[in-house]
Amino acid sequence: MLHTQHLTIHRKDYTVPDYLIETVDLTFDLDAEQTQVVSRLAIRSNHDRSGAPRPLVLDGEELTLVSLKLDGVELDADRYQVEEGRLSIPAPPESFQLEATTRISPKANSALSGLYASGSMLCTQCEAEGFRRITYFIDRPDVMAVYTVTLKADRATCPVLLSNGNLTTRGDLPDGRHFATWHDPFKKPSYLFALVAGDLVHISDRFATMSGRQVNLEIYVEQRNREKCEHALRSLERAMRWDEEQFGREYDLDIYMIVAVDDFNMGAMENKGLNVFNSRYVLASPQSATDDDYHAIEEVIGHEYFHNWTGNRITCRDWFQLSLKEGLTIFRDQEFSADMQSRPVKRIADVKSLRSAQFAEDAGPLAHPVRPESYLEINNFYSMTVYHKGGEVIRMLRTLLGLEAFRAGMDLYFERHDGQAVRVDEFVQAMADAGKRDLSQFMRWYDQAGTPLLIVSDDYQEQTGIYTLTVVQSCPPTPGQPVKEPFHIPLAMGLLDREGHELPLQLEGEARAAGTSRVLELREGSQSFRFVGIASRPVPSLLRNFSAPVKLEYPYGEGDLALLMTRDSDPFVRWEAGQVQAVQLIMGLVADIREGRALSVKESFIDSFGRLLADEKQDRGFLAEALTLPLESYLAEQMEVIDPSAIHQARELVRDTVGERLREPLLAVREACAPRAPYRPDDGLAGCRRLGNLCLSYLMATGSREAIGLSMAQFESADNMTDSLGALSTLAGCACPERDEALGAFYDRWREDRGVIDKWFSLQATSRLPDTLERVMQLLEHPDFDIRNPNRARSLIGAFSQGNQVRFHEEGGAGYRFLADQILRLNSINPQIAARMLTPFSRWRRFDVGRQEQMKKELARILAEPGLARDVYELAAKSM
Ligand code: 7ML
Ligand code: ZN
Repeated sequence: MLHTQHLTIHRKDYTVPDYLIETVDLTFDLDAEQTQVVSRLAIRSNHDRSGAPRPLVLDGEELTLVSLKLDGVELDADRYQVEEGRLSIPAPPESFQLEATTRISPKANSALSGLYASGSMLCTQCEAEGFRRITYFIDRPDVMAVYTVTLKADRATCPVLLSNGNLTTRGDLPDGRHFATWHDPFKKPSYLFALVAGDLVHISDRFATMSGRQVNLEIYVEQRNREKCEHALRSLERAMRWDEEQFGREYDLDIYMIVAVDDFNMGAMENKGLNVFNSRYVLASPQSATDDDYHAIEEVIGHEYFHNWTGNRITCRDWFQLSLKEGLTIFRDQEFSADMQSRPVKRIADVKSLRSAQFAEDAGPLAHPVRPESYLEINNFYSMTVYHKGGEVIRMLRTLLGLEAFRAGMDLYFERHDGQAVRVDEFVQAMADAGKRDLSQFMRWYDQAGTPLLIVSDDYQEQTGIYTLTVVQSCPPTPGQPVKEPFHIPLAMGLLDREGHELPLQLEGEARAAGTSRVLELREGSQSFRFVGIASRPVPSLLRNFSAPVKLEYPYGEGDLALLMTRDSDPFVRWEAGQVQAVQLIMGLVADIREGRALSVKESFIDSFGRLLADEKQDRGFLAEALTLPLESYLAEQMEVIDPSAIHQARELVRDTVGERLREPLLAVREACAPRAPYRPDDGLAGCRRLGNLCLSYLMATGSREAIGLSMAQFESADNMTDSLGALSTLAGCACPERDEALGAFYDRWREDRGVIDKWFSLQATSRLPDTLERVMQLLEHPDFDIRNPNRARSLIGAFSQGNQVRFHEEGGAGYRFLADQILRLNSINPQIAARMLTPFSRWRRFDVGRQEQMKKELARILAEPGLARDVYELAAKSM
């Protein structure tokens, strides 16, 4: 049972707000130590006034109230109440102006929610409930208002003053201060409010929208980062064009600003006209950013831009609907990235992250539906499930409806709900109406947690030429949901004959075949599909393009997998067939290790690996994905009781064997991938670099002097961060003298660059060498370690506990004690970050009894902490 001091919020308890706020007029007297906020709100009642007036309840946290006026008259102390968390006025008029003056302290705000200081600048983060830490307000997304904001600050230290919308006036004030007034003509919820003040420079460009309007694009950074914004600006332009071309959506203000901030809890924030970004998703230079960094920047820039329509123009009625904007916007940014880069490689990367993180969430005590039923702290629901499973749900709708009807559904959604705060239901209804389909069963994807399992079997009758596929679906129980109803699942598939030809797919009763790839719709617990005209027993190609976020079992033989891997038309299925082979091999070795049997890697695996490696026709990026072994975390998911050290040992044995046995082809492919010209991030060779670095990592798995020499040579000669880090990460995992030499040189070269030093911390935290925890503890004392900076905390503590399964779960529980200590430190500094660090502890049930006890002990120690933040309390209590 959850503690009563924390109040659970239930979706079913939603009621419309008692009062609405039409206009908001804010004046900030900015100062890092103490900022004064004057708020003038035009408020009117939103309920029937024939009975008694209802109290006006405003949210407010960590505020010092200086004065409160109603229609210009100071309110006597007996006309209102201030408690922790709110201010109430028992009987206000039907329509009135409320003026509240409050004081806040940005510098003391280490939670980085509300108004806070980052370096020398002041900035805000309001989603989900940070606005109440700035001023008293009805802080919920269905209260939408027009904002006018005046910022006053010292001209010398804060020459730049930004807020949402358009700049209306600016000028000087006495005492070296100045002001700027911004007006945002679009009604918005409070979570989209933002301000930034500081000594910033910007780069800019003009963008002509599809209707010919000119928009000013501006990216603001600290002076020293001026040269690192180009890629972000070009990414923004690409995103704007893409949304026009793919969805017919045009930008709506005359100015679009992005500010990069070093201290930021999340990736970025879509505040109307004024995005605030974690600087890691803005700043890039060819020397200091990897290919992955470049891609991530493009994706996050796209994500925040796409929110302008999916989130801002149409927002969420309440926070249970979070996936309405986040699932949809994730889907949009994934499609944008797929169009900008390699579609198959992008899809594979997305599936990998879904499977290793979201499937694990769905299988544990923190499992929740895409649309949760209840929460204590909404910040804890910015989860893989709400975001990424939510994105898969949108993708399934597109698969079920087809491209055209899906686009029509999007248009209908925008047409019906522009300017509103709505529910997931409204979105799905627009899709149902546009596609003329009944999606009531489909809604279960929003309401039922857990990853469905599809068990597929088949039967072939030679005499009749009928091939029958039978699919049985089930879904395991999750907290509060012991029994599940069947889902409506699109299962994309094809059939291959023994030569690998794709067969025409004609179901019994159909007049003709409908292509060689089709979508079967599952709606029942068990369903059979009878294909006619099949001349010989086929191999089924299932879940093409990962058409649904499910687990699928089919008894593939080795020959079947080899056929799919080399011949299937669907790149995801080709990749998956290789992964299934690797999983089978590694899990076989895990069993051998646990039972003390002799270990050897099957010849057939090395052969097929070698054949793939030699396939020059394959796209380099795709090939790199196909030759990458499943993550240790994904392998862990395949085990009843996770044995982290056996998984690591088995996977390393395969890597070592590949490196040993395929030394020559690995060297040759790496050589063929070697740079021929100076690095450019957009040279189209990211896949090549990835493959080259993968080859190096296999060679380094053997620990040979030859490989170490190659790594050092690459480290010393690389002209780009991808190759530098590719080499350094292999050295960080190598028990050789070159390890410290290279790490030291890297630090000296990059000590002034925060983003790169984050990588330097992570690399050491994810080293699989046995002394890693010891090193991580030493790094806590490093002068550059700062637990108050979220990126830095994640780069060391997060990287070790979430990216180094074998060392974190090392016998003895030292990793667990370390993590709990850091969570307790973070609890009083930044509860959101503290809560996110709890994830590994939520998985305790999956381990052996010894580890279970140790993890539970740490959870109990966390729960016993006096003054535990609600964020941390909720996850720790639910994990127990
Ligand atoms: C996801 C975000 C948040 C939290 C950004 C904060 C956001 C809420 C915000 C994908 C790409 C970039 C960022 C995020 C992310 C967790 C993840 N509204 O825009 O969703
Ligand atoms: Zn988002």
